Amino acid sequence: MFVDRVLLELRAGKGGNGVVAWRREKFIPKGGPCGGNGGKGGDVILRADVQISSLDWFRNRRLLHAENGGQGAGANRQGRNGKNLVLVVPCGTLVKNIDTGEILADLTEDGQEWLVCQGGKGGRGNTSFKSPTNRAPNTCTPGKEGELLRVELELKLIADVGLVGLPNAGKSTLIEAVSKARVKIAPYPFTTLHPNLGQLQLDDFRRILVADIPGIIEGAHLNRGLGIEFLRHIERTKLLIFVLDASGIDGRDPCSDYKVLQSELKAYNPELLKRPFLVVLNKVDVPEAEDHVKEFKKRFKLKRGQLHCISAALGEGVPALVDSVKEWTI
Ligand SMILES: Nc1nc2c(ncn2[C@@H]2O[C@H](COP(=O)(O)OP(=O)(O)OP(=O)(O)O)[C@@H](O)[C@H]2O)c(=O)[nH]1
Ligand SMILES: [Mg+2]
Repeated sequence: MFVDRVLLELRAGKGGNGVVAWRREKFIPKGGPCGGNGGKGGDVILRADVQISSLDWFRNRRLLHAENGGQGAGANRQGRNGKNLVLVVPCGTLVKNIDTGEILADLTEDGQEWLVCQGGKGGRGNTSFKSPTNRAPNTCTPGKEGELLRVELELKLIADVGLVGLPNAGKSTLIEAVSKARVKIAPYPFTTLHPNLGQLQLDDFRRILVADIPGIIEGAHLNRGLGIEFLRHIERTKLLIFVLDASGIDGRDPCSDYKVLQSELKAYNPELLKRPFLVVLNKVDVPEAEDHVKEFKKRFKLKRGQLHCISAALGEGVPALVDSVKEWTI
């Protein structure tokens, strides 16, 4: 199960109470106040980590809270501070306040932290009320409540390139051909059920992250197939690659597939269509592909270098595609 949206109630720790206590020792009459302050409640902190790839951990968790501060004690002992609760989330997690709809944070960098709920301050013990005019204060205060916040965490993968296509077009095969990602590939639709990330390593130690998302079909915006919710994972990419099956094996043709993808993307977010894109006609190793390729070239006039005819399975045309990807993402 791949979880990319969760609703949580986060609560910071309550501050510990201050106490009233008196110093009582042999030979020290009227020892004075010695009640310590309460400790601070723990904070709730979100931290982005590249090692984490989904919000799965939060799936069956609704309420999470940090530790409360300890109560103060006699002999001026301060209560223990509550431990912070550090929640680790994948890079690309958006934090939204459910009640106001406000976006609080966007954790994109590895190690980036965000303090969501501040722990309550500890109460004051009676020692802290001591003054020249009141040398024996008999008061203390309770600790403050920790902050409580209802948040939505939404993961939008951070990739440079997003692959979009109908089921079986060969998206997963392509991500395997260009990166070291090992993903599930099979000759039936909807093999990929959740987004995969692949890394394209360049000679100069840079890398390009490629996202493979589940196939999209006509009517996906009406929730057909797996829907278009997954498109959120390509929303932040610099470049889109439309992967089309040129072989017509599944009784489709790349021209109409291309139209379907464009209208589904538009239904999700019209901005996506303004993004730079490449078109890949895949499976050209199959003889039937030739006619489809010709037809496609006639109908859609794309810029030079924007259309690639490849065979992801055989690796044919893949290096040229990688070169184009480099050009477009740098
Ligand atoms: N002949 C041929 N078959 C290919 C090529 N690329 C992929 N295939 C086959 O097409 C089928 C689907 O490939 P996948 O990579 O799983 O397709 P997908 O687009 O990821 O599909 P979903 O995950 O279901 O959306 C598999 O049986 C692949 O072996 C190719 O270049 N030539
Ligand atoms: Mg797939």
